[in-house]
Amino acid sequence: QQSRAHSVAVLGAPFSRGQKRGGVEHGPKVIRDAGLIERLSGLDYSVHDFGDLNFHYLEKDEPYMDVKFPRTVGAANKMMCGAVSRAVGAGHTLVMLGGDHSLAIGSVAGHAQQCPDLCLIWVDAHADINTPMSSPSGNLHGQPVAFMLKELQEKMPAIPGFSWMKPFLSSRDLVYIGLRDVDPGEHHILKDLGIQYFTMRDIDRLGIQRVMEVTLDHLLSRKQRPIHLSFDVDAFDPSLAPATGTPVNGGLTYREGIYITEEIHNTGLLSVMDLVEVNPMLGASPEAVEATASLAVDVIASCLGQTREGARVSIDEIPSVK
Ligand code: Z70
Ligand code: MN
Ligand code: MN
Ligand code: MN
Repeated sequence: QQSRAHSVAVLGAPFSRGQKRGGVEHGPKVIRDAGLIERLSGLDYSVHDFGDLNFHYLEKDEPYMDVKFPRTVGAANKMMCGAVSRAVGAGHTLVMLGGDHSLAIGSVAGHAQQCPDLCLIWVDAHADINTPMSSPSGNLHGQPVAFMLKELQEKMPAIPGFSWMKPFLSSRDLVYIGLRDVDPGEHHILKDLGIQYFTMRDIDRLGIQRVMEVTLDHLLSRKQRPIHLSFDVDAFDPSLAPATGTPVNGGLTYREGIYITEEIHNTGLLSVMDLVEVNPMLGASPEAVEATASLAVDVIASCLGQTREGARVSIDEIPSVK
């Protein structure tokens, strides 16, 4: 179990060039405005808010094949990689606030620089494992996992902006939870590499308790190692998380989402987490945006030890009558 004195660093990543819809760059602001720092401080962490990274959107960044904004996304991820590596190296548990999911390339890469034996849990409606050749959209937020995997190296062209990185993750060190919108090329890759994944149908069949048991067994049974959690808010049902770019019906319930994060916290091995794809410009109302941001805060707090059982804060005895 992680100790209370542990320090948590929060890093904002206001970035949207991994996909076409504006607004996701305001994710970090609305998640902070929903009270993130206060909630984490209330869990007795020493919280270091590292502020937001300052990304540069290149003026001239022509598509490469079909891939949109390759140099801008590559440079942003190089910056992200350095920032995450430094924070983990300094001993912080890191929370990265997106921004779109292309940023996970740099986040997981930076984490892997410090912790080469990390494992990755990807909670998402989407598999985000298209290669530039299989991608139906050309959007890099649908491709981050393909950049990470050693097994896909031969299928990846040299994309401008990404020469700073090499694939670093084995497909057996990755588990997906929540899938329900997987492209044909992605499905082929999942099957071909034998990746462990749980679709929403699998959650319906097995229940979330069994899904987490198999997930953690798959990743940790041979040895204990650091966990990277990459949580796309669109894993939740759109009724709970409407303010996101690609809502897909039939997503996680609140209770399933929080059970996932409680189980990850209970391993004591969470090292870095991403919370991405909150887009305040896509909520139908201010309430819809607030609900999505507040859900993001609940997910992060739960990852860091907020429990439904209570019994968090140190109270030694029942207060006596004076
Ligand atoms: C599709 C693609 C995606 C998020 C959409 C969609 C990917 N598979 N990811 N929204 N968060 O374009 O590759
Ligand atoms: Mn998604
Ligand atoms: Mn995603
Ligand atoms: Mn704890």
